[in-house]
Amino acid sequence: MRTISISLCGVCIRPVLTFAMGGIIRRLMASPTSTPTTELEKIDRCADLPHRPRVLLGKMGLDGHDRGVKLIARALRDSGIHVIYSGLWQTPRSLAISARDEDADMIACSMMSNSHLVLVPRLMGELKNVGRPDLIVDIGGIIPQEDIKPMHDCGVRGVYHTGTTMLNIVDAVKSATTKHTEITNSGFTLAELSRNISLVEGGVQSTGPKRRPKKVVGLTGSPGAGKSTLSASMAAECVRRGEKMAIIAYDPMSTISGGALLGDRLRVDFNTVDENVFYRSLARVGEDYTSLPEILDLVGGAGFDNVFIETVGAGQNDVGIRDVVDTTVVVLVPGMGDSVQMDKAGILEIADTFVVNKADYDGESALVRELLDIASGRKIFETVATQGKGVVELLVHLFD
Ligand code: B12
Repeated sequence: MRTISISLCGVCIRPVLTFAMGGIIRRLMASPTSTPTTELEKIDRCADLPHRPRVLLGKMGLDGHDRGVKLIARALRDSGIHVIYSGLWQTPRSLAISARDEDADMIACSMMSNSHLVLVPRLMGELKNVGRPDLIVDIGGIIPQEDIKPMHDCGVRGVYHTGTTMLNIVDAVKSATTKHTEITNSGFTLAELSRNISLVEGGVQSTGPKRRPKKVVGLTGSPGAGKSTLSASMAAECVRRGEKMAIIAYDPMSTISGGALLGDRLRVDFNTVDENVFYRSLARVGEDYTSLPEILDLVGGAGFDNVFIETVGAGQNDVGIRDVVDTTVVVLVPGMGDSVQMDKAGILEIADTFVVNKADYDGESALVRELLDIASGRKIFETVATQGKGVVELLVHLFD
């Protein structure tokens, strides 16, 4: 390595520069597979707040730059924040619906494609249209200096540039997190429902209208079995039939930081289903459904008859969902076990219906054969949720 020798006030600082440059060069040459994408230490930075912050990370329009937003998502999660990511290509309306239904404390909008002057004012308008004009919006990305004022003028709270540190962004989310108060007589049922769910999650009894929905279906199975894609596909089918659907989706919460990445709602295309699907993501360590019966009553009280509950992604013994739902669907995929697994007590016992998803994968017919041996008359459906195959039959079986 080249070293530089400079004398400063008679003192040779060559060793210092050699050390410093070594560090810079090591950083520049760091292998993408050996360096972490976020160097923020995993700790709970939110323990002093009235509730766990919930932030919706938004990407509107045709902007495909998602690298920044993914880094931000991990840094926020590792600081104890619950991060909801609704995916690329959102419209101002779909983002507003997501923020309201998730009862986000703040929308963090990443704008890299020079469309902020058009899309951000529309987002502010849509927040009014869906009943949450008070929701805090911060934006970041490529925002020219002269556009900062128009952004503030249309209601944006903070505008962040490309050099913003992750800790600055954590602080922005923390400062948006204030105590939940009830939303009443707003004229917006779903804004009220969403807040009532937050209150119940926080251990406060809600005064919202309550009625048990007609049918509550629990979807469980191993992580990666396709539960989210399956429920999204069935919800879309429901809307095509002119009906509504509610989905409550549980995702894992870190035992170290308390943070969570709630990414399942991106399977639902809210640009198409609009307000006909109510989707709420919740984070959990393990299986804790204490608040779920009251949440279900609130969902029913808001006019939803059909509800899916998606579990975190169960192991053999995660069977608690059965006690809270009307019917339990266990989703399996080919290649995840053998006949001995099938005979083990636990999750297969609680199934009222089996779904073999990813039915286009190798080993599908072997799995169905093994399931038939233990099913004792319980129905087995074969689906390819990503293509909508088998979804209508399953939906009819579950809800008609
Ligand atoms: C990497 C990159 C790409 C990658 C994207 C990969 C990916 N999956 O994201 C690829 C090569 C695919 C790409 C493509 C294009 N790119 Co490009 N790209 C970049 C580049 C070099 C870096 C972006 C990046 O990842 N930065 C690192 C992340 C961590 O930072 P960040 O996203 O800025 O986020 C930080 C802050 O902005 C802030 N922040 C961001 N959002 C938010 C939100 C909130 C609420 C807060 C608090 C903070 C915050 O915090 C983050 C951390 O500090 C920039 C130039 C630059 N230096 O910014 C151009 C740039 C964004 N690209 C640009 C363009 C034009 C394009 C293309 C249109 C090029 C083309 N003709 O095809 C396409 C469009 C692709 C698409 N579908 O949208 C332009 C945009 C110009 C503009 N807006 O006026 C830029 C600025 C380059 C330039 N100088 O011209 N690009």
